[in-house]
Amino acid sequence: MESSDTPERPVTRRGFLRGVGLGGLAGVAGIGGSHALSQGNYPGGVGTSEVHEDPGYGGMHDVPSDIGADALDGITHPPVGGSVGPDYEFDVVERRIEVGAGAIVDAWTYAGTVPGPTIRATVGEIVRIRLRYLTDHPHNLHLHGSHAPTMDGWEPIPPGGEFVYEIEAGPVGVHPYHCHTMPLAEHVRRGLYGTMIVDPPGGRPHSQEVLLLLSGFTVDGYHNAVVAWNGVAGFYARHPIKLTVGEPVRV
Ligand SMILES: [Cu+2]
Repeated sequence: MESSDTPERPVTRRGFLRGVGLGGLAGVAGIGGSHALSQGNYPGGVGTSEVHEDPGYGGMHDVPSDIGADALDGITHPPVGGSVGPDYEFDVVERRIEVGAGAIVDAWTYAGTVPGPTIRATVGEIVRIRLRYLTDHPHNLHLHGSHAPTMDGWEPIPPGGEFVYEIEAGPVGVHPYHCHTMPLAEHVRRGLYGTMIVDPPGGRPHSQEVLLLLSGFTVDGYHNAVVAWNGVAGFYARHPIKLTVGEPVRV
């Protein structure tokens, strides 16, 4: 888990990713995995992403060769309910990521990864998410569920800005979150989305848990050139999810 070629995916907790950003290459390498080709700011508009190996309709991209078996652990297995605090800190960064072998995407990310870190809280808990926008474009954070209109993430936050979203978690369920800056289709398709899990009082019954979020990555702005579970095409074909036989699984 600690070696440089099998980096961890982010774990969402207080202070996590502090200091990761445009000046923090080491930090980015630590969160984004070795499939980060480079980092920095990239121009908007379609056509900046590349797919060098098009497997054709119905085809599959192989997993990038330099991604370790545990690279997606932080997304595949959500944080255990009750184990994370109410405060999150994400840097919003624009960076190139390899979403499949030969498929390079100029992504816009929460905390350097697509999907972004999983947020988890108990219903009624006050959750604060501090975002720092280390980007060339305005972005924001739109949480589903119920909360005050001022925390709804419709107001774009300018590059270099910072904002703390504070909500009371609810209702119980699994909710997407995403950037709501216009044009919405571009801000979402470039990778600004993730999952928030809201648990009932007292938590959920004990179970193994797996989170799967399906992404479509495009190079022409309309068609999905690469489809990937948890952001890396072909990953689970190479690295199947390990579960304990005889124990329940919540997906
Ligand atoms: Cu955005």
